[in-house]
Amino acid sequence: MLSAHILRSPAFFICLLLFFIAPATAGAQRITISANSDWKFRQGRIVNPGVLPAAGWQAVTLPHSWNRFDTQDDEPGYYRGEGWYTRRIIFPPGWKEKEIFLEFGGANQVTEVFLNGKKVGEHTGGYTAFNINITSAVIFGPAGNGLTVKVNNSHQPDVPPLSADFTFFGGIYREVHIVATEKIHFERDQYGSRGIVITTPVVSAETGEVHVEGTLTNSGPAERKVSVRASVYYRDSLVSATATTLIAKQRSSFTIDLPAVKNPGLWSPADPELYVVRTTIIDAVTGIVKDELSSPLGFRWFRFDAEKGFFLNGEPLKLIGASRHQDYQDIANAVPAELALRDVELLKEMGGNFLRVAHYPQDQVVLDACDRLGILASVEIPIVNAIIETPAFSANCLNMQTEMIRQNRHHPSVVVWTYMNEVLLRPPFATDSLRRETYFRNVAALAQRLEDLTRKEDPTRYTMIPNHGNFALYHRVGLTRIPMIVGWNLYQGWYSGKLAGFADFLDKHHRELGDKPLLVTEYGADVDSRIHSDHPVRFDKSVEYGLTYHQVYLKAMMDRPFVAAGIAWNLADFNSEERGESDPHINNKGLLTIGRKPKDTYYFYQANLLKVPFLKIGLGGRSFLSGEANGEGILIQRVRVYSNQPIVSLFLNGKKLAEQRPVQGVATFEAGFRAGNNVLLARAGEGDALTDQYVVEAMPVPGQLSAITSGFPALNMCLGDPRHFTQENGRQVWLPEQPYKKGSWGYVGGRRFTMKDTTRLSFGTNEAIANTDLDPVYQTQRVGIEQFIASVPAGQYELTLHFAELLSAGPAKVLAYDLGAKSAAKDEFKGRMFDVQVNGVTVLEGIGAELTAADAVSYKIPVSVNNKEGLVVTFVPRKGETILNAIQIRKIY
Ligand code: GCB
Repeated sequence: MLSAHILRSPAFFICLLLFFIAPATAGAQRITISANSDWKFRQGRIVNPGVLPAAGWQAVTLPHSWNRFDTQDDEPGYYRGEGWYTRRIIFPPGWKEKEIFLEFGGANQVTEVFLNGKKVGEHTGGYTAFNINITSAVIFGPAGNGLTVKVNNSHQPDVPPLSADFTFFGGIYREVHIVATEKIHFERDQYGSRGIVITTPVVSAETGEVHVEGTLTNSGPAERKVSVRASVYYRDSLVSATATTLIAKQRSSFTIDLPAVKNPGLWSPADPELYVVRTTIIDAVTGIVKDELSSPLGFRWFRFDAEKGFFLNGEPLKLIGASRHQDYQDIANAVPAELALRDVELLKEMGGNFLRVAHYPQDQVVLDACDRLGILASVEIPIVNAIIETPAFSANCLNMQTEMIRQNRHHPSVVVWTYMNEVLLRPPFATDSLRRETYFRNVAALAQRLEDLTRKEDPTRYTMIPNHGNFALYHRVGLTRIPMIVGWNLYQGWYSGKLAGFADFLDKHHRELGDKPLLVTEYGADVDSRIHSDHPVRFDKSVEYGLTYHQVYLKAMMDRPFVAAGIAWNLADFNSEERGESDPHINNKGLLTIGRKPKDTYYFYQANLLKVPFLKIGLGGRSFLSGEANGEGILIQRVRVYSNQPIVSLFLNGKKLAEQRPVQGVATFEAGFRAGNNVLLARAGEGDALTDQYVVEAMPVPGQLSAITSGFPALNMCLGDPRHFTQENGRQVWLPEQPYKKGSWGYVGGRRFTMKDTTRLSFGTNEAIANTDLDPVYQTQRVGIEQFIASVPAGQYELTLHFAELLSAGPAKVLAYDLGAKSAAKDEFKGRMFDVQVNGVTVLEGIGAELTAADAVSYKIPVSVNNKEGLVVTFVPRKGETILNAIQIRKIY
């Protein structure tokens, strides 16, 4: 029996693989095997990669990011510096005649690779793949080799992105493969390219011409005659093939024109017919296969039209989809392949047909899935927000653009190459207009170089620059002229202005740039699934405002044929370490949560885009509801049903509530929930065959607390807040503030806390609150509150008072991406001090000093109630004004 150690050893695995592959291919062809296991990782500097420290290593498997745990803490910031990886790697003696490469899917962002202490290669840029030829440094046999990789994600002034609204996680965060080829093989050392390019110069429903060109490398001692054969397969049948013969020199190019494929199955979102092109190098003398590559092929043609939008295979096709960032809950960017491709499936299941691979090239599995599922795509390099005017920065940009095109051009799903996202967001040299004009000229010059390069590298696709909504500036600088299509990232009704401004902007583009095809490359609103509002307003992060926003935007885009695409920002919530807000370090504009749970906005798109019958009850994912009951103890709540069916009916606990015609895929019902579990059932479709059920627990709060005889509900209220906040794990709903009414509960006196700058947020603060995960509970406040009264019946209670100081000395932070933010100067803060009395007894004396800015502080106070007033909390100011952020009242017995 083989010992467990041998079974796990890479050498055994590689030899085993050779053993299986060898007879089938006469010992030739390339071997690819992953090298993801058995790594050790160490964070920090190492001076000599030839002499690694003995201690401080931890076992890891790729994909890996050292920032994984940074995503799980409350601390701002994350480790940006060096990380080292090492492992032993054994190559069998049978590989002595081969060329051996390490293929890195991606490592962020500057990587150096050492084999047996000797540097064998390096790569700059965190988002493109790279191959390193290690042949000359390999030691064959069981002693093995020490492979060491240094990765550095610290800020590099000449490497884009310089800044952005996402976290620059460090590590070897994509897979690594060992590739062993024959001495004669398709070229592998040019920008990580595959060595071949496949195009369809003529394609229609009747005929598809296939052209293959490429370069092969011969690193053997002698030139050899080879033939390169290209074969097109459709579902395992050969449909076209031909070969060319050439002498394989150190580097030789070839071109092949295949006999046309008659009546090809066309590739489209509805029917993503895929062909496979197998390109093979065969030794002309021995007939041995030297190398072979399989590539996907889609017969399709497309065009963007400034007047009529996008056309695929001659038919108009409105492109609607989303962008994707490459991270996931709690694992930073070290996302396993199955989760990455699941994202594309989720986009398809939403009814989307377009993926903006933003803001950087991603793992190959993503575009493989787009090819397979029929999702069109754009891919871009990460020049975000700004450039640096140095030759080194430009060189890195041009290099990345070349890598991106060469590594991804084999995907039929890709139709657009993109560069420079919102590059004029906050231009430098604000006080030196002459210098600023020079900067603008340099931006345009770099854009032109990237444009020229892209058109030369790949004349079969379109080019695009996505701009933010400053139409005049981008136009003046030339960024609307240089690319073939213009992308606009638009947030009217979010960062600025009103929702109606979106349609106005689209019409302005159409009027003033009538010859430029237009894609809405971004639009979105933060949705924190824990937050709900009956009176949604901009920037409140509520599920309801998010829904309204997407309703308005989708309609405006659908109504305008000249809008080729609407690409929601973002498919899923993603990490952005710099952000505070309701869910710190996360950008909440996803249609899915960061753990990929659908939000109501996702259902909204399903209802609008899916062709198959669709029906879904959306309560924002809540499993319980609370709020003030009516006279019969019933809790009235709005329920939305998302459907593409003409009529939808809703039943509650077996009783039909109503029938409705969904408007833009949404039907809104009022439902009265009784205390305890309630069953909602929606029905639609022919013979009501389509159903969706949703079970939700309701905890109505009686208007008159004194009337409660049993089952006292949890009473939680956020002061200064008009929204509901649901804490799923603790099964608590925090209700919006209300003034005290006799017999009920609420505040007396005071006013809502508002920032001086209310251009975005009409109440509360956007700053993250330390020492809590319930940031929204502390982000609003009643200032100058006199009392909080709850007319509870007699009994033993636990009262919890929650405070967080929302003022601090000094100005508030304005984030670069926050398009609407004015300089958000805070109120001048002079400190405060106050006492808190409960039923006449001073329980908190002179509090204030301990309330440091944006820090959650709670006090739990047991209280016996045996009077008619119930619970009366009185706030007595000593210096400045009193405050209260939230209150909880729990009955013990
Ligand atoms: C943008 C940026 C994107 C941000 C987004 C936002 O315009 O292109 O990177 O994440 O806005 O949510 O602010």
